[in-house]
Amino acid sequence: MIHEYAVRLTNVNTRVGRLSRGEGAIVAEDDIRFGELKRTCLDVRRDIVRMIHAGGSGHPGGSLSAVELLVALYGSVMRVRPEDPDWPERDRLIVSKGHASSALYAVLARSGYFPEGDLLTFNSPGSRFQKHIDMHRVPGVEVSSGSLGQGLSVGVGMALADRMDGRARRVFVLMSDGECQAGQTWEAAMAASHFKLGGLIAFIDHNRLQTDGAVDDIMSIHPLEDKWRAFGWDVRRVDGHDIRQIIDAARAACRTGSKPQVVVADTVKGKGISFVENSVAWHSHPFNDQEYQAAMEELGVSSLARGQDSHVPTE
Ligand SMILES: Cc1ncc(C[n+]2csc(CCOP(=O)(O)OP(=O)(O)O)c2C)c(N)n1
Ligand SMILES: [Mg+2]
Repeated sequence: MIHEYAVRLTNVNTRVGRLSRGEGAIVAEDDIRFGELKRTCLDVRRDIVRMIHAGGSGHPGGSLSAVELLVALYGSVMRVRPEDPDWPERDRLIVSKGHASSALYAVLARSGYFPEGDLLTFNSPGSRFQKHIDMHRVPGVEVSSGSLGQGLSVGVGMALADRMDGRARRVFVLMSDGECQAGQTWEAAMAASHFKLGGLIAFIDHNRLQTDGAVDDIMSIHPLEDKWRAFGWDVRRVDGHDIRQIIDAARAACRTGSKPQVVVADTVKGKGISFVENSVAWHSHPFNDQEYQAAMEELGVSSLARGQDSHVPTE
């Protein structure tokens, strides 16, 4: 199932590999097609720019920083069935940083949950694809989010419920570094280790920026790894734009027993577009027509393709 799913995500026909779920192995080595996942990341970045341009509003910075994390999780780690979003045995991902909605919608669309063409309704009145994510309207979304600092608590509740129900599925949480300033995050972290929630795996999009400036300047969260360890978590650190590192860390996190797992992913806010990268101003910012053109060119979409592209949202 995972293999089928990864194939759909990357829009290619590939050979059928062997799926191994023993001892936390998620998918056979030769099924992990890093090049294809990287191309999917590029497609997703284009989708994000299109959506925010079309919708006239959105959060480019924190959406672009999370692309590899989302593509790696949906493409090669999580057990899900896009054609059956409510499959009871599925793994769940809580996107706690709900303003990264455009990235999540694009990855869900490219995974087969809904047509990619629908994405261009982003932020329109009546569209299900609003700037913050709605679990009641978007297939594949597990938890509505946008109010920061709550996702890890929801993850703790889900993992406890799974234990009570005797289910072996995993709960993933995608958080921001800014959320590590929230007291609720640390209450949840303490509860997770107290209740030995080994199936709870958090990823922190460590892009070092928040709305008003650098996380370090607003309120430092360091030493971040030591803090999580002190709260009883296993900690891994990866380059959050390196698909292989992300998948390796996720696999290792899935193999452990009773300790909750966190992966600190070093990322660049706005990754992939030079004038958006590392820019506080582009945390929440629309693309005007000129910026849209410049961004798409940096993402390898030519003027001709771009003209067609406004009607055909896939490459
Ligand atoms: C509880 C709450 N307070 C304030 C906001 C407004 N807000 C939106 S994004 C953001 C912070 C963005 O920085 P970070 O959390 O690090 O996210 P990322 O850098 O990944 O975009 C804030 C404060 C919010 N969404 N929720
Ligand atoms: Mg941040």
